[in-house]
Amino acid sequence: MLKVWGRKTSSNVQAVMWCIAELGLPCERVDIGHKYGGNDTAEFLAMNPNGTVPVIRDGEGEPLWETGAILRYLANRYADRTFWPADIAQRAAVDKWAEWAKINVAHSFTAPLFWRVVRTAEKDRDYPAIAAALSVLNSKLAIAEAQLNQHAYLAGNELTLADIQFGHLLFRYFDIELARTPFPAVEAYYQRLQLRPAFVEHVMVSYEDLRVT
Ligand SMILES: N[C@@H](CCC(=O)N[C@@H](CS)C(=O)NCC(=O)O)C(=O)O
Repeated sequence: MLKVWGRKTSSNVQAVMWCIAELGLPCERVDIGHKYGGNDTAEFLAMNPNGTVPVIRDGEGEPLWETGAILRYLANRYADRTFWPADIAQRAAVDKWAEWAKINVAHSFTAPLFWRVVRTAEKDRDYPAIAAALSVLNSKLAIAEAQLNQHAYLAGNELTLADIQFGHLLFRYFDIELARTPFPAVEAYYQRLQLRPAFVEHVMVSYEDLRVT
């Protein structure tokens, strides 16, 4: 049985939980981090010296942290061959987009935009910095738009691990107060993801607990 440590308001926990649910795996999740604390105890730091969530353990296996590594572990161990191809070159083609989403889109969205808008009181918001960060994010979303104009999912016509790394960011992206540029293919993709019960349950989670007013 999989055990996941991490609050459901963490975007990285959301990616892991969405992946677990798409793979149909049973799991137990424990609320850790932010208002729950528990990530600075000796016991938790022995599992993850970074003190961050998510952390997972598969049965009696070694604790794993870093969302990208966790997702690849789950895919290697449990996924079917459309979600995570067996062929090394085809797998790398999916992984390329997963890594791209983590390094480019998540890093251009979470701290530069989500934190500046939701985790910063309105009176303290740095609107020029938000506008500059949005322009960086838009350059990444334009790349996703071109991909999604070619096929239904980020790395092809089926849901893959790349969609977990990219798609889990979109609920917050489309929900927060932001002067969004229209990206019709990304929007249509986000609508498609919302047809997936696992996405709705694990990604479309209120972030009001995180809001600073
Ligand atoms: N690079 C790590 C980052 C993990 C991370 O920063 N997690 C955040 C939540 S998304 C965290 O633990 N924040 C502290 C807390 O929740 O108390 C990963 O991808 O898993």
